Amino acid sequence: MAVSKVFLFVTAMAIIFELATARNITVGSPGGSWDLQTNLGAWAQGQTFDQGDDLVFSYDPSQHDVLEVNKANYDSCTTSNPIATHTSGDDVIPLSTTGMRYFICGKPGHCGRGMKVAINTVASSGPSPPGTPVRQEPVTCTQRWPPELDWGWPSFWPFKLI
Ligand SMILES: [Cu+2]
Repeated sequence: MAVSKVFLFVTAMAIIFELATARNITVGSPGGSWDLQTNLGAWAQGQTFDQGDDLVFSYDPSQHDVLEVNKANYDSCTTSNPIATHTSGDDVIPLSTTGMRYFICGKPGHCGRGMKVAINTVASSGPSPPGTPVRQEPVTCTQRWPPELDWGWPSFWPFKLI
């Protein structure tokens, strides 16, 4: 009994740890964005993308979009036949697998003017450095069951006899 409780606790802590280390990484931030001004290549160089993180493209959808493409189309800024197209202006892309992924803006001329970013996702490297925003799931308490084990009047009884 005691052993299984310890096991449950360790498992729960491992799950909480995993949730706490998954990050939302907004492209270009801080100080930039998914736009024509930000040096996205330099931005990506300064980042580590861990498996399990979410990549967020936040932009004005009337100005830009996001196309995920293969390397050849990334290099040549070819917007036809993308792997995926995102147009919401607040696109969340889970980095669920390791390896390279390529994103360009599909608006005419934007990729050629530098609106492109290559993301190298690596296997999760453990805890985030201090100050890194973390995505935390709300913790819910489960009700104890059975709720009343002690002898005596149930709590819903309207009056006490003694
Ligand atoms: Cu654009």
